[in-house]
Amino acid sequence: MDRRGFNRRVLLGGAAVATSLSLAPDPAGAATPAKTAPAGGEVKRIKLYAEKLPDGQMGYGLEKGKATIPGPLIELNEGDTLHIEFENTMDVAASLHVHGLDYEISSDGTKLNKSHVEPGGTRTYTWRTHAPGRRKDGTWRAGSAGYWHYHDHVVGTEHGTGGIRKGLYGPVIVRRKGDVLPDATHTIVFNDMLINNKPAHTGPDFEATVGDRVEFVVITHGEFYHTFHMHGHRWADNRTGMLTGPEDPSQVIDNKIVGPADSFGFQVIAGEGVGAGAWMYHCHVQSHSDMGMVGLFLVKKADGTIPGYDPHDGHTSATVPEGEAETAHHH
Ligand SMILES: [Cu+2]
Repeated sequence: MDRRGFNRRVLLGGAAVATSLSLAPDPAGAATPAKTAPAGGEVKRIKLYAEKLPDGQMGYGLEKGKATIPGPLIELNEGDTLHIEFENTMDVAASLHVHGLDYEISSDGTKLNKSHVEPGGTRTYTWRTHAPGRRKDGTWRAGSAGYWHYHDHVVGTEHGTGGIRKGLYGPVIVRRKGDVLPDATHTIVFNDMLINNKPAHTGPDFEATVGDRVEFVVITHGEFYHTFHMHGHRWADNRTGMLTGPEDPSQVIDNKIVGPADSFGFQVIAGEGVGAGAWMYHCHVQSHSDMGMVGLFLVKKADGTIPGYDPHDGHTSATVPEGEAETAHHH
């Protein structure tokens, strides 16, 4: 090509970049390509403990004495296998039962097939995942990718009703190769009339800075249906919560009905198009929000301030609860 044509192309390219940057609320974030999940296929091992907490509740933890409600985030990529050495440190039988993943009946986590764990006992549960693909009969088999969860199936009743009520539940994310990875992940569990088993009207609250890519896993347990709503942020009602492009027909929503044992997840760019603020999330069943099923998505400016927000004014402290800090991760 001649020199003139080359220069023209460079100039046009430069102009296009400048335009997109000026429209973006967070130029730094927009200029950084999103990180994506690798292909799976690894064999992973963790230890998981079921413990009684000092306040009488129950939790799962990766280390002794560090159980949280919800339990730790377990993240896999399609094709991974996870062996979980599960130790029940409590004085009642307990188990680990997962939704959405592949496991043999010996990893079901129910008394029906003796895959529970007696007090003081240990058992290895094995979860497998797979990528999507075509079956020999030509039909399409879904992959394991999704926002799933695990819970006890033994404490209280043969369905784990007592264990779930007391806090024995946690999130599982299975990612597909190429899925966009977030800067941090937070788990929100509507359990009966509480969020993450915290007292009503006490959050939990989650912190971010404008431009952060924040992922939420939303799970419901207990007796009621709820409608999860977040202020100022929207997501797509599909597997990832993100549109794949301009032709993706998924509905974009900011409110979703969830019933017991449902789970979904999504990612938002904190404050995108709306800025910093103490953005509420809550159950939108009116009596439920009035009874305290509400928390804050605290989106800070780069200087750390949140316009119009006084932590001592009515709601809760701005501190991220310990259990949630554990699920935050940076790639
Ligand atoms: Cu509700």
